[in-house]
Formats: sequence, structure tokens, C-alpha cells
Amino acid sequence: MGKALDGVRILDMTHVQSGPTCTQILAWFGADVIKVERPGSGDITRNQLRDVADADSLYFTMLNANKRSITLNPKTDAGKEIFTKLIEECDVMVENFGPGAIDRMGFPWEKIQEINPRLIYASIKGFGPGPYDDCKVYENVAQCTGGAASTTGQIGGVPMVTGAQIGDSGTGLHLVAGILAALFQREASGKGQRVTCAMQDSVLNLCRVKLRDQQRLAHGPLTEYPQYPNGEFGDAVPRAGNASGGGQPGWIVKCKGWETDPDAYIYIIAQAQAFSGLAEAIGRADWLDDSEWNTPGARLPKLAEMFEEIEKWTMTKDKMEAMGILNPLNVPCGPILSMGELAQEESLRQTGTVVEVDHPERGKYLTIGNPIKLSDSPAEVERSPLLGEHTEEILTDVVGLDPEGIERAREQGAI
Ligand code: CAO
Repeated sequence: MGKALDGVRILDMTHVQSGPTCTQILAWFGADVIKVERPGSGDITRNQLRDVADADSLYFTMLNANKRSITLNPKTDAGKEIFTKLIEECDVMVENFGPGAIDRMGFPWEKIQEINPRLIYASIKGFGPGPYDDCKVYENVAQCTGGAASTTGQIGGVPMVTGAQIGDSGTGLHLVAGILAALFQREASGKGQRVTCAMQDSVLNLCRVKLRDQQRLAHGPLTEYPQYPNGEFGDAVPRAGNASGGGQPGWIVKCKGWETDPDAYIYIIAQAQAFSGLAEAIGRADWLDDSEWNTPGARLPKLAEMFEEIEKWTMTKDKMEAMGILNPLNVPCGPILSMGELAQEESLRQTGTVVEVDHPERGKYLTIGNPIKLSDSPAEVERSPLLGEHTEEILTDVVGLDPEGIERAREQGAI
């Protein structure tokens, strides 16, 4: 069976993480992704945080699966001609360079539209139009400027960034949605369009519930936050430790072995519907007849005390055991799984979410496969390309150069 994006060709001018996340997903959906890299050096992440000498880093290999690589410098004369032909032959161009970089290569949007009116031109920048649109942005900058850092961290502690790459990979995912929508609209309109995602906007979108809480603050304290009822609320949404972002109280509690295992914890949500089962499981069935405890409203001012009681019980169980008891009681809970545990998790291997890939330079490595599962378009993960591995193939098959043309481009340093 074919793939969802069979026949779609992507001109991939992305680097580092945000853009490559987007084009890797498009490649998993079946698009032919042509990654354009600077001759000689390529994507800077090829040699960042290297664990194996002289082999492409995991940073690169885990973000560039299923792509073809061509080296090309569009700033040279021959490079401009080749780049123009690639724009003609592709359906989508994706880039995440610093502001204005593609324009400075001599390819502003107006010119791109002239070359190929059907091309969808998708970009990631740190900020949208406004006072900061010239700034370069990395993951943690986006987390700070998009509202995530100010609302993450311990109460009274410093702002905190999260390990989830919500700025980079999060924005890449947003861009995928924009590109697919534009491809769909092109079916009717016949025209390409500009798709842009700012990292600040994407992070803010992921922090939507915190902007909700900002507005609720005007009408009184946020009663589900640990600061309630004894702490102070200022003018902005405060950090709330591990409190649940939703309407049901939640917290991380210790499990057996926490003294030596940094991940011996479980997140428990004391959802009202399942509270009786939870109370009975932890040996506090008395709460169910006690008006001080048997309604969500009564528990609200003493959530810390409630989770201390729950923790007394979880500390007698290991995290998987606690999950095994609570799940059948419909108590939403999640053991803290370490990267070591996730790497070994058999069910993730079975679904292709964690995949082992073989690479000619580095040997076998683990990567995350496509987390978006399409029943008629399953993704098979192929190793990332070596720098310029497909240059001649692409110049011949897509650009239509003959061996002399390729040689000329090489002499000019264009490839
Ligand atoms: N041939 C020749 N030159 C090339 C090239 C190629 N194939 N590919 C890129 N270049 C050049 C560009 O033309 C540009 O040169 P000029 O600035 O002189 O015109 C330069 O390489 C790339 O510039 P940059 O600003 O993108 O790179 P940087 O390392 O200084 O900044 C980053 C990196 C990520 C901060 C910046 O690209 C950025 O802000 N991107 C947008 C936001 C984003 O995606 N951030 C997330 C990155 S993932 O953590």
C-alpha cells in the first residue's frame, strides 16, 4: 500500500531541531524530503554532542530519518540555478533559518511564488511580526518567552524549563498541521501559500490553560493551586509545583525505593469520580463518611494533607505495583518512567514508537518513530542520510543535470 504523502516532494532547508522535526514527520508520511545542506559542513547538529567519533550525532540522526541529503550552496551562481529548479520541482519548502536568511540567498517569497506558484513555503521563526521578529531563538528562549517557564517550577522557586522540547519539536508539529492544511487547500485553489509558525506562539498555545488561569485570577484565588487557601496570589499565574493543570487535584508522591531511585514516584489524580476507591485502597475509608473529606469542596483546602496520606500508602508499594492497584479502580495515575525504562519498554517497540535503526557510521541506535499512527500509511523508520549522500542522484533525477553540469557545479563549490 502507498503512503499518505506519496508524490509530495519537500525542499527541506531546515536545521537544528524545530524544522527537522516537521520534515521528518512529513517523510514518515511518505513525502520525498530533500534536505539541502551547506557543502562541507552540513546541518550543524551533525557534529554537536557527538558520542561516537566521526559519526553523525544522535541529535542529527534522530531528527532526520527517511530524508535524502544534497549539499548545495544557493549563494553561488550554479547553486542558484539548481535551487531554482528544486523550487520548481517541489510542492513544499520548509526552512527555519534566522530571520531573512532565505531572502539574503536571493529568494524572497515574491520570487519563490514567481518560480512556482503552487509551492507552499513554510517557515519557523522565534517570534511573529512585532518588536522581536529579528531575534534568533532556541528552545529554552521560546519556553521563557511563550509562558512555559514562568508557570513551571516549585512554588517560590525560580522559573523552570521543561525537558520536553515544546519550543522546537512543539513548533515543528504545529508547522506540520499548517503544511497539510495548505496542501489540502491547494487541491481546490491550485495555489501555494505562506505558512509561518512562531515558537513563542506555539509555546503559548501549549500553555493555553495558564492563560485561562490568568483570566480566572481576576475573579479570585485559583482554588486548585497549592497556594490556596494559605498562600498569596500575585498579579500573574504562579508556579504550582506538580499540581494538576486541570480541574482534578493531582500530585507526585513517593513510592517504595525513592531513597535511592530518583524515579520511584507516581503521579496520582484524586479524581472525584474515583475517590472512594482511592480512599479505600490507601486505608482511609473513614474519609468517605466524614463531611470534612467526602466532597471535592471539603478536600480542596487540604490537598497537601490528602496527598501526604496517599503518599504514606504509595511508599509501601513500588510504582508499578501502585499503578496496578489504582488503575482497576479508575484512579488516573502515572508512574514516573525514566528514559532508561522507556528505552526498554517492549510495548513501545511493538508499536514502532521506539525503533532501533542501523547506521553505517555509528552502528545501531534507538530513535523515536512516528507517534502519529495512520492505519493505511504505517511509517517505517529509515536511517538519516550521510552528508550529501544523494547529491548526484537528486541532481540527475530531480534537477535534470548531466554529468558535465554536475561537474561545473562542483567546480564552483555549489555542491
Ligand atoms: N549554503 C550556504 N549558506 C547556508 C546554507 C547553505 N546550504 N544553509 C544555510 N546557510 C547560511 C544562511 O544563508 C545563513 O547565512 P546569513 O545569515 O549570512 O544570511 C546562515 O547559514 C544560517 O544562519 P542562521 O541565523 O539560521 O544560523 P545561526 O546558527 O546563527 O542561528 C538559529 C541558529 C536556530 C538561532 C536560527 O536559525 C533561528 O533563529 N532560527 C529560527 C528559529 C528556530 O527554528 N529556532 C530553533 C532552532 S532548534 O533549537
